[in-house]
Amino acid sequence: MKIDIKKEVLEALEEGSAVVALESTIISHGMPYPENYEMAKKVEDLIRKEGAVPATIAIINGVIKVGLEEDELLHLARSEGVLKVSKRDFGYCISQGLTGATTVSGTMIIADMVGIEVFATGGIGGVHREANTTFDISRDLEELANLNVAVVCAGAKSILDLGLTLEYLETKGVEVIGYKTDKLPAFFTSSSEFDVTYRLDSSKEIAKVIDSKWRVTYGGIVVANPIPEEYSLDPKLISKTIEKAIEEAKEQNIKGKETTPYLLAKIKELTGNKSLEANLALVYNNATLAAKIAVELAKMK
Ligand code: PSU
Ligand code: MN
Repeated sequence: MKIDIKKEVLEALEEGSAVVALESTIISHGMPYPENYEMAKKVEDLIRKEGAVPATIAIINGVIKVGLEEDELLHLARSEGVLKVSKRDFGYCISQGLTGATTVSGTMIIADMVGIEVFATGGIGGVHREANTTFDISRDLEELANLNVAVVCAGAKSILDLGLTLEYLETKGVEVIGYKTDKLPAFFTSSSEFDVTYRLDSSKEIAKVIDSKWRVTYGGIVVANPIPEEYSLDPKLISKTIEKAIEEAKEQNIKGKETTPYLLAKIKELTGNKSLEANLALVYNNATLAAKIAVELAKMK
């Protein structure tokens, strides 16, 4: 399979220096234009500032790309005819020569193929509320179970069932490391009622966990980084909003891969853009921490 790796990413990988993978679904399907385009560029800048190389991953006209040019980011941000690509969509997207934005699961697959160990995103997918009847469990959890990539996120999106998501991760052997927190962050809010597996307070200690785990066994690691307090939304307000959004999704008969983008857009509408501001803030926060962890990991090698 041909993978087009941008020169600076390839060089960093060859010399074992820090690289951070970034997903593209968050660009094409997670946020509106033009905020998504600004976000896509700013996360790359933040990662560079910490001394790591950003590698945004997507499929452009049927070719897997690791590290994108600005015009490619812009195309993904405009999202015209861009597929949402998780594991099951690769074959179709590539063989048809289409453009696809990779989800956490899709991005992890490519990151693992090219040897990128740290990945920054907003929030991972997980077990949806009422999954007992809908069977809607994100593919993200399977890739976390199987691939050696550490995913830095603001916890799981609170549109999900956080308790069931944690149980699922436990079954699959995926630890959730809370960065400076004992409680699982819930994306738009900095905390939840659920405990993380372990709490660590430095990027160096997190890098050591990653390295030690992979000496013994394989699989992903979730690094849960709370949204900065000043951007954290009111838990009561956000939980009401989410319930309303889920109700509307049901009425509209939204299913499968449409669910997450629909809910995110609906929540943005219902909060008058507040959720978008929070989403941007937490993504930036995650990019910086991911880069710090990648730098520490590179030092250890
Ligand atoms: N986090 C965000 N915005 C997003 C997503 C995560 O802040 O849009 C995307 C990720 O790409 C994640 C996907 O993998 O939502 C999960 O979709 P699903 O529930 O269909 O698996
Ligand atoms: Mn799903």
